[in-house]
Amino acid sequence: MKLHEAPSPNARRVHIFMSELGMECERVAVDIRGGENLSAEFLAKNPGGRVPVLELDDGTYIGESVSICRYLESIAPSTGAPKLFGDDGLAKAQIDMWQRRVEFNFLLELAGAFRNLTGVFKDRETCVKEWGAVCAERAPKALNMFDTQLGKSEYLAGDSFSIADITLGVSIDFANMVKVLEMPELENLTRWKNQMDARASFSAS
Ligand SMILES: N[C@@H](CCC(=O)N[C@@H](CS)C(=O)NCC(=O)O)C(=O)O
Repeated sequence: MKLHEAPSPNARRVHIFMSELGMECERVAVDIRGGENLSAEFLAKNPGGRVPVLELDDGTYIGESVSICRYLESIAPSTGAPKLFGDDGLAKAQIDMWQRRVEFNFLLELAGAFRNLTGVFKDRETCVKEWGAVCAERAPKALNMFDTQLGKSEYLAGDSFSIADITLGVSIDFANMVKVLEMPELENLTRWKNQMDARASFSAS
């Protein structure tokens, strides 16, 4: 197996997920700033034109970081810990719900702010500064919802660590790195983030 990737929050989600499962694989660097992900060769692997992409030994490609993680969990030997996508129907639904809330309300808004305000990919998309500013205003508001939830449970989707925690932790680190948002200080979120940072999978990636 090979992971085609670039330094990016979505590749980091997969790294942390793999580390939690005790898995490793070869990594192939893709130069996304230089547009390698837009080449015909790359688009044959992932018509979505984004990283990460997992290449299986039989030549199958899986794009989308969450789909990659689902596949990895399906082939990983059991660690005895609760599954990162949930064990039973209720856990699966709650993890999926929180994961989607993080993606739609925070990660995508953050990406909108980053891409439109910095123009990092202006060679391939129209960047609208005003839209970036709207995204930058909306993204931090979502953090209140996660803070309230983390006042009620140890992890975002309940009593067990899950993919939803990975997505939120990676998104917050990316926001702090690119500095396009005013990040609020929220007590429960800070307690939880310190816990995430103490996990070997987060600190190693
Ligand atoms: N929904 C996709 C998003 C992937 C994505 O946006 N990847 C970014 C890096 S984090 C990328 O490839 N950007 C290059 C570009 O936009 O040209 C996933 O979860 O894998």
